[in-house]
Amino acid sequence: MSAILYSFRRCPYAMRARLAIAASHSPVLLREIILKHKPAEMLALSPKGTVPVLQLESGEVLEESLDIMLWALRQADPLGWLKSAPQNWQQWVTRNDQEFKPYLDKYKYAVRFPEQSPESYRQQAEIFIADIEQQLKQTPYLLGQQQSLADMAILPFVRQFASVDLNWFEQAPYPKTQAWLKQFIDSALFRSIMKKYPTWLDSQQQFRFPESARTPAE
Ligand SMILES: N[C@@H](CCC(=O)N[C@@H](CS)C(=O)NCC(=O)O)C(=O)O
Repeated sequence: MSAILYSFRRCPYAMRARLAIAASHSPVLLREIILKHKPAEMLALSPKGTVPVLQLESGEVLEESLDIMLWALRQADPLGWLKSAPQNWQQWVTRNDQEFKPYLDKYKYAVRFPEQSPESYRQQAEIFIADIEQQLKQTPYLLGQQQSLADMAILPFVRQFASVDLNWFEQAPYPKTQAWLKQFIDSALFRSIMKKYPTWLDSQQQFRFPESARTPAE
């Protein structure tokens, strides 16, 4: 038996969970799902139907990405993500999830929200980006000299923000944020968590993650 992670490659919440699992080398069996056809096995564990979901060996179910990050980093924290995160990691992540993410969604899917222009949604999302920029002018990472849980929980969302209109982002007045994002995207760790897997629904194949991740598990 091994812990089972229900994941969706492009979901930023699932990315932050996979980042912490990969960083901590806590092996799980990865089941790649598609959001339009969620497997009954996952919905039975977590009826709210969001990814990521982690079923632990004990049977306990973690259905919030931050809980999965904390679980993984409490198993092992070789990169010091939790160690270098004093309490204020929560303030950054709460702002990301509650304030930035709703505007990011509206900016990204602006056709579904015709009340305002995409630029207006972007400007509202930029309040958070500007605060990140201010922080990164003072310290290389959000919480100081070391990369932490806060950077890793937020970077997948900033990546999504940047990719809505990459040309705009690259000329926007956020050089520190651009460099912080680039370092993340270019990292071996990020590349390792973005490998593609066949969906579990179709193939019933699950994969060892992170090590020998592409080997189907018996
Ligand atoms: N608070 C949850 C949010 C997870 C979430 O909203 N995930 C999205 C995908 S990025 C999802 O599963 N949405 C359900 C759907 O689209 O059907 C967490 O942190 O894990």
